[in-house]
Amino acid sequence: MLSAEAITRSGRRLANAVIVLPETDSTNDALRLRAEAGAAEGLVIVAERQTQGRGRLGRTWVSAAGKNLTMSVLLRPRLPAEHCFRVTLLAGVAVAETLASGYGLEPRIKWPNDVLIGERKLCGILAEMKATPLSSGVDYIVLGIGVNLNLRREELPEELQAIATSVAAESGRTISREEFALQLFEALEARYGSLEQGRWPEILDAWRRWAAIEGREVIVETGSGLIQGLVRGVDEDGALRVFDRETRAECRVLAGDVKYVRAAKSPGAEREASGKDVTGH
Ligand code: BT5
Repeated sequence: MLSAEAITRSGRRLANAVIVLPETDSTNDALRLRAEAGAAEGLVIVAERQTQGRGRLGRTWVSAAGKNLTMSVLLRPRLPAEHCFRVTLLAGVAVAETLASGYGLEPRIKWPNDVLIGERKLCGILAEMKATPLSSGVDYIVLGIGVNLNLRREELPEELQAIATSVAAESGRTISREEFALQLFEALEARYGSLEQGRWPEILDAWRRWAAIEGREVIVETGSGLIQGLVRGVDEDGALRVFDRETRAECRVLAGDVKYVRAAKSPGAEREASGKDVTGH
């Protein structure tokens, strides 16, 4: 079992207290109960096994027991509720930075919150917030992160085997879950600090480099139908700006699923073409 002691960072803002549960329904739900009971910012709940791991829009997050990192982090940011989406994007940046700097991988972020290697998903993020109408700010955010670390593809249901991957599969070595968690906490804490200090543009820039979605042809499934078109960018709030080919107007999408119409160029090719370093280094 993952050692709570080994990943507790006394005196730091995030992971200053860690609970490792052998099994729970969803770490987001387990942490929400503690948040409601007044738990302090930084508490982390990790589960070895989730019986009802959740994705967005009622979807499921699958994980093999004891192999990966499935966890939730309690945040109590001093932010207006409308800025909460920024935390989802920030978490994607922190995961991508950890994968690149600690594991030599070339991840990409798929809007809004998947982290991929090539076209395969390795991490999903589910941030859930509570804000009461009386307070203008946020009560808390439960930031749920699932990362495939030592998972073998054959341990996943068949329909996910072709679209998922893990850090071990990509890097060819067994991953210490403790080390990965510690590196991720460090990256998250740095970016979270920047957000509160008003340095959102810096985070958004990093997100744009990792996502490299500008100029790509996509189909976006939204609550109100499908949009096919060209991504013009991501605005200040993290919403996707898509030029709809049918209506010839720009749409702003805050929730939805993106499918790329064509495969990405290799990150190296894009780096050369744009003159930018997509790894952010
Ligand atoms: C997500 O949703 O990707 C958010 C996943 C968040 C999981 C964490 S684990 C800790 C915390 N506690 C929870 O209960 N949840 C959070 P979404 O963008 O809706 O993607 C869900 C889709 O990802 C599924 O429908 C599958 O297609 C795919 N998927 C599920 N498990 C996967 C896995 N292990 N690896 C890759 N893809 C997966």
